[in-house]
Amino acid sequence: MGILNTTPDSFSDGGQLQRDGALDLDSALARARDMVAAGADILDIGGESTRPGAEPVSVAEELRRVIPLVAAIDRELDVVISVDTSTPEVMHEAAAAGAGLINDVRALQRKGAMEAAAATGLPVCLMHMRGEPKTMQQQTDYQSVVAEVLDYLLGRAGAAQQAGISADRILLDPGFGFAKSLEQNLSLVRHLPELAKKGYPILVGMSRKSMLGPITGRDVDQRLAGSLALALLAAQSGAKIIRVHDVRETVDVLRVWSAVGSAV
Ligand code: 9MG
Repeated sequence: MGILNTTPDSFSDGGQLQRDGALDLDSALARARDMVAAGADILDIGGESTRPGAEPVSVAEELRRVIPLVAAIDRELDVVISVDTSTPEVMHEAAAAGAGLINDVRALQRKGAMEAAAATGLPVCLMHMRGEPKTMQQQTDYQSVVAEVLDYLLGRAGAAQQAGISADRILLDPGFGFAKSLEQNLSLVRHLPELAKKGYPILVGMSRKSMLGPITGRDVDQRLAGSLALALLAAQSGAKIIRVHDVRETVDVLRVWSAVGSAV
């Protein structure tokens, strides 16, 4: 899954697809083409930054950033379009414009989101987070992060099924970097195989994230090797979708891993 942020303020690639304060559709489409050519099966389009400390965005602005790009990619490229949103109106409009997956870091907890997602008939990715991006890093007091994340995700999967989203349309994500310390993130990496055995496909996003900073001593634009190491670990642990900035390099790593695996 390649990351396509239309935001001015995302932590790694914010502002890269903006011109004069608005989405530059040509640049965004060019980036989408590159990612698909590099081997991405899914593109994740987001119009609201979820980095720690990020400010919320209005519904109108999120729609303006996301929907024209979803429609343009749907017209031109053969790829699954994921929409990274918690906003019911965006879910609805994105589905109509051609989206094939809803990726919600708030696990459909925003008012009206569960109903809106169910009405689209699309698969949903439910991610673990506490609170809101602006303040989430003040909420890292877990008794057992692995047990609590598991509990939360299975609870949200149950709620989604109650709302009419069938189990085969639910993916789970432990939410690396969302209300978690470095040690808690690492613990979740170690326990990914447990989560992967709960019967739902697992999506993970660790690309360039701050957990790699203290481990490698690298700034955000120098974390490719660390991100690839985590992508491989996640795949070996059973993750089915890896959300990344660097599609070409990640696809190479996964192809090598897959070739070795199938030779055994
Ligand atoms: C939008 N977004 C940012 N980080 C993410 C992650 O780790 N997982 C998912 N599903 N979405 C994310």
